Amino acid sequence: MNPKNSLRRTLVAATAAAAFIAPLAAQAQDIKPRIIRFGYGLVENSNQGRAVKMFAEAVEKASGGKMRVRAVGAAALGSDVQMQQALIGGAQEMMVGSTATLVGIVKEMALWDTPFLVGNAQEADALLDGAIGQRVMAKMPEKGLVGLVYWENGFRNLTNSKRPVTRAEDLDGIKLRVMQNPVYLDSFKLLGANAVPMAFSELFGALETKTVDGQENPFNTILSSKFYEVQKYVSVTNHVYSPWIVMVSKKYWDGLSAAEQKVLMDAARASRDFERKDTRAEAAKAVAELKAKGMQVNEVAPAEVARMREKLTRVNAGIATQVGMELWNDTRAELVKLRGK
Ligand code: TK8
Repeated sequence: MNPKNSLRRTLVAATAAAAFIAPLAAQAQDIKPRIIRFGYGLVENSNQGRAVKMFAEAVEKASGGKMRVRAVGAAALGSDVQMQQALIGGAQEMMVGSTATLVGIVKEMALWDTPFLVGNAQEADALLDGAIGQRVMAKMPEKGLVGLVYWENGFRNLTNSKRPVTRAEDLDGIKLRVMQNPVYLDSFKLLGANAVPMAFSELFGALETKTVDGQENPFNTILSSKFYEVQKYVSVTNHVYSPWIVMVSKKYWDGLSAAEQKVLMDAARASRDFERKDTRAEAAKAVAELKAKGMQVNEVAPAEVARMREKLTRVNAGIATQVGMELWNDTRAELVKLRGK
């Protein structure tokens, strides 16, 4: 036989086989559920854990079981920063974490680090869900991440094991853990604390061993992470509104069909509404619970909050430069509009 002919015959056979196998492979993939590893930093019994669970159930239901969310809490898949890298590399599909820990990758996220930016939850929702929040999120895909929705972490308050903080001067000499974020670091240095950046996953241990004296987080987290076991004092400062952001690996997202992407987006929106309601209900009861757990809670007088706020305006210029003057000014204008309503 002519060797050329035989080669051709082999090729024809191979092509026919491939054409036959390809649809079968596609079918097999349809049947096998897509497993989505969804990591988060807090414990299962927290506002974050409850909302991830709700999201998982919504995805499973809407996809008829074809998409399954494997929720992994307590930073078992890594700290915020480690998980962000896993998403970018495609080793993990989804996560929720603080926008503040994302600033090293998406610099515009620093907008949400602005001290005292919003005055209440309604302003936060309007800003985050509106055009400004979307503009910030639109910066993520070029970095390998897709942002779906913002959840509420909440207004942050100070805790420590040394003394009641009723004014900035009381922070003098207090070793305070802050998130791995330059604005937070600068802010608490400006207020006079000895600020130390650290991953949340290491925080409880550091408080317990007195490697640090204090930290700042919303009431919900102070409760769910049992910081009351290792911290005596809470000062109600509400110094910044801190969002969480639910995100997907872009590598993973791009491999999904439009219908699958819609399942995730719809479930994310539902989880956002659920999470904010749940978080606010919990926060409203938190002070009483923290007191019952033995913490000493002190309000900070409005005049002292105003002094802190005044000192912290020094970080604003840096944030404006980092996020871009246009976004900064548009955010200010949007807030003026919201407040006029
Ligand atoms: C959880 C963190 C946490 C944040 C912090 O992974 O680090 O203090 O408030 O919610 O994202």
